[in-house]
Amino acid sequence: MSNSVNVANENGVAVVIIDNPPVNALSFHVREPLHAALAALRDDATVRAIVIVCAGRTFVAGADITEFSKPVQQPELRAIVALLETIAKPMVAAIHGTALGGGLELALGCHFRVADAGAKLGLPEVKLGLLPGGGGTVRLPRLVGAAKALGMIVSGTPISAGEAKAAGLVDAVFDGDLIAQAVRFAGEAAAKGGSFAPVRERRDRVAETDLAAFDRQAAELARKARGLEAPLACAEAVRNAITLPFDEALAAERALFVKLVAGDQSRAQRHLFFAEREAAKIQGKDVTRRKIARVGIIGAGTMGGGIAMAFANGGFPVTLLETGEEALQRGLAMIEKNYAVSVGRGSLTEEARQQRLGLFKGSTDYADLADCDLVIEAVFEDMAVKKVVFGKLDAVARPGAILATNTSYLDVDEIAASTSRPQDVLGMHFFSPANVMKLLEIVRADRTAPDALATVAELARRIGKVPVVVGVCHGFVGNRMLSARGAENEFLLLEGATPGQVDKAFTDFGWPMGPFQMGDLAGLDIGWRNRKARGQTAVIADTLCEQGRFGQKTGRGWYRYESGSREPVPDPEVEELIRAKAAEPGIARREIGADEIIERTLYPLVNEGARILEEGIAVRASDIDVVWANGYGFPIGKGGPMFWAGLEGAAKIVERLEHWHRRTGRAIFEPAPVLRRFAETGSWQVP
Ligand code: 3H9
Repeated sequence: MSNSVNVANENGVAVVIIDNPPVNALSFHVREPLHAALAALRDDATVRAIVIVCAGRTFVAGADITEFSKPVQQPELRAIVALLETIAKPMVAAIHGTALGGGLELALGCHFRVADAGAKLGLPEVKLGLLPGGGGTVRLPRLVGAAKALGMIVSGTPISAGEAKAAGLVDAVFDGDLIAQAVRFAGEAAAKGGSFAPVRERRDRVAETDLAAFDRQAAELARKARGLEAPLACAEAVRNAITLPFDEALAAERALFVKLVAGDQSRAQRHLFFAEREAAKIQGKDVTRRKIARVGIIGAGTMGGGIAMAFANGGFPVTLLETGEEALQRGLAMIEKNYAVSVGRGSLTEEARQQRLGLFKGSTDYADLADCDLVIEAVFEDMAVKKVVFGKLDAVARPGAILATNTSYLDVDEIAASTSRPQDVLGMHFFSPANVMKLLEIVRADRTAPDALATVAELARRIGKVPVVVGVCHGFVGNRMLSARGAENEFLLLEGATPGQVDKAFTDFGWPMGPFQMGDLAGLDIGWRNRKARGQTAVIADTLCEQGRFGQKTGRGWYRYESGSREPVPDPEVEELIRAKAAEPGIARREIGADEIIERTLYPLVNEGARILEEGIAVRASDIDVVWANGYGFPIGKGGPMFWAGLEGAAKIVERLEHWHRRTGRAIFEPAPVLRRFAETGSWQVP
């Protein structure tokens, strides 16, 4: 046997053990010996039954994603599943950890599936811009019904072993020694005898499908796909499982898979998959992690409360500190309310709510932070205020505790320098709502110790966040680039576009919403206040605010909102205001197309990203993609701004930036040296 596949024999029940760390992906060096082992066991008369299990922390977590960019090597997964279907003796997949993608498809080739109580099962290919390509779209509906399969395959979200049992996907759920129980299960099936039908022959669940209801469900999912091809292909393939004979549906699934895997969208999503994992690694630093058992949060406002919830959700005890009892109680009440809403929505059990609330300890005394291993400050965005907080923290925190600021813009070096322990200070920039948004910018200050950085990066993954390490500059990676993206917004309006046209260019590109709709949602008064503080102005936005038009919360902003609705309605008053503001300096308004809108907003975004790379604020171009895909809604099918720059053509971007630079003279369009080099060499490498 190979190192990756081993076979043991337990009284006539063969146990095939796949061993390919870390996640038992079905790489070529697994598929080849697996195919050979199964063929041999099929023909071995001494073997009564076969159990497929995995060594290590999980069942097969899918095909090997790194192989998708290379030529296919035989035997493919499909050939292995086809071989399984020629085996008459009972076959059992024994699942622990996660059976995902090709892993679940392998299990679907078996007669039976048994699972550890903590296991999860799913077909997450859609998240990689793909559909299951090993028969999953055709076999899963035969076990769980087409509607359930559609939901699982289009969302890509795994289900628990319990849910899988209830749905008919697994035959038994076990606690304790999974292999021993799977062997017993297989032995009993063999002893019972009779014939064992492969999943392909089970038609009753798909035959009962209400096709009209299925099509309605698929249409609703298609509406939410926002330009992504994979969810539509998933729905088409599951529909084929209902309407076509098995082999035809299987062939159609293959054709869709082949098309998607070669396409830009899947390449982009695979890029993000690896980029997210890469971003969590602290380069060249093989350091031990500090122990984090209790987390302190200073400030129980929206941000502090959200951060506290994120840690409690990850199982950490939290000390929440406020200046006074009233503010503390208000913050705790908000947290209770948020959890109650989750229970009402069915996304949290009452038991989990109680357990999470039990992790909170409120305080108004800094001394109570003394037993915290990490303290995150989330107070008012003002340097003087932050320094006072860090001074008090410095006095009480235990030696070695990590002290973090949640600032969005301020200089973390300056904050660190105000303490006696700058090596323990860093930024943890959460995004609002902090208990929901996945991105975490970890700000590395000049003197931050590598082990503090590595500890926080690992911790972030443990609470379900996607961490990216960034350097100190105004706005770090995300907000700094956001300013660049928005720099031309008002010029576009003054020169002839409407807010609706700009927003439509964005949503057509794949963004969830455009900048003006976003401004109305966030509240225009926030930007107005920030501009005033920095002595800046915005010709149109300032006037809107002076008129009390703060966006959705006042029913009027860049758009009008009918009573309580979130649906933006174009407002002739705003268009009149734009025309008047354009007339003042004598700007002749003209038709502005979607291409121009993209060039003047997203090319500066890429350009600023290039500057950020040049300055070393981000270590890798892919880190910037992770920031934008997880924190700002950059369409995942385009892989983030830096990946997209490659698809768009860096040479074209440079040429158009130069064009706009000549035309406007504005620095935002001056191509960054790294971008020029990328155009010449095809690589973001910073010398
Ligand atoms: C598929 O199956 C297609 C088929 O339908 C058809 C085929 C014809 N391949 O996430 P982690 C690496 S598509 C290669 O940090 P965790 C990962 O890059 C696939 N590598 O661990 C990382 O490497 P490194 C469908 C993979 O415990 C290391 O493993 N399946 C793969 O937080 C650890 O990963 C999926 O989409 C892979 N399939 O989470 C599942 N998976 O250490 C994708 C992981 O060098 N995987 N790696 O950075 C996951 O969702 C998570 O990895 C998992 C573990 C939940 C399994």
